[in-house]
Amino acid sequence: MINLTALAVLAALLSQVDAVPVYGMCLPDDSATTTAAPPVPTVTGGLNKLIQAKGKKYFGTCGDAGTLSNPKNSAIIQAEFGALTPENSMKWDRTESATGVFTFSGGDVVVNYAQAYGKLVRGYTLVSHTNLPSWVSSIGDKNTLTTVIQRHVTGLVTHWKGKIYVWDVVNEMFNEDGTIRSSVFSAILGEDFVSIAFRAARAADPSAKLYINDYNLDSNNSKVQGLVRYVTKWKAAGVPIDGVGTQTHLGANGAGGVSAALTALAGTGLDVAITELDIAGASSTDYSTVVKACLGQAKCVGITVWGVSDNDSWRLSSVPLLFDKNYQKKPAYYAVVAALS
Ligand code: 9MR
Repeated sequence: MINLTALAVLAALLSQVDAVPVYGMCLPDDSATTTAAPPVPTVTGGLNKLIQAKGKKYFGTCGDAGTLSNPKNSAIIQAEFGALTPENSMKWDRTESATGVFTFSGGDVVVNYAQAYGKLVRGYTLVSHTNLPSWVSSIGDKNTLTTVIQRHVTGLVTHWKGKIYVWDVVNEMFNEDGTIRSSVFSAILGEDFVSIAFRAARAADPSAKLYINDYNLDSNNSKVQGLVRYVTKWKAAGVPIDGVGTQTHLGANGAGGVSAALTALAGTGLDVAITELDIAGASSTDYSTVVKACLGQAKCVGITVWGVSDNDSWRLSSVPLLFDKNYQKKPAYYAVVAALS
């Protein structure tokens, strides 16, 4: 008869230790005479474990089939990060390039990888003015566009139902002055496209958290104020928004306003996440400032860096990430560790 309680306790204990050396369980006979200490289990988990020890949910990064299949990159993701955002593979032009024809293979790679290695997934992104096929941008009537948004959102969210922690439902919908950006969505549906997208996402996977995401929300500026005003209004109207993502693509010395921005965004009462962090030059001070800003804001649930190595960054010439082009830890990595310790 198997003692289930003992098994559960053993499983719980093992779950505290990420890497129990296998050789420790199968010692050669003559080892019994040595007095050497048993091998110390290496507790790994890297940045993710450190940020979780501070009460946050994850420290994540982005990836897709190409970067995830790079062994050096993958080893770092397994050791350091707890969440993955598909960098491009779930965007509209990749998932529904022709009307009603869905392609999930690129996103499946990310979701399957995350499941294999125990990472959360930030689904990204359902409705955005970029990476939009022309068959969507040329739609001219409300009914068609409503149905198209609903079908796209429902298609993706249903396909990955139960496997996505957060969906960035609407991405980059604001102008710098806090007004709503001109796009096919706003031109045809006004601000109603937001509610249409969020309600469809909620209906398709009620357990996924739903975020609105934008860039240049790095100081308490007009864009932040506009977003906060709109989101507060939509929330009061019952639109199912759970959180605000701030991309946080920063220039050198650009981290000073992040704390104030997080505070302003948290003023919505929603969760807040740093979703695409990279910083030109990757100075230790800048990274430390951003990490401390999240730690100092109770509503900040986690940080995602937009890539692992400078080699794979969309702005590689700015060397903005925590690992250099040879996948080695940079001073900024150690600054993040220090800020989290
Ligand atoms: O990192 C992404 C890059 O590989 C793509 O070529 C680019 C265009 O699709 O998008 C990049 O990611 C962007 C994200 O989707 C939105 N915020 C800014 C990111 C960097 O451009």
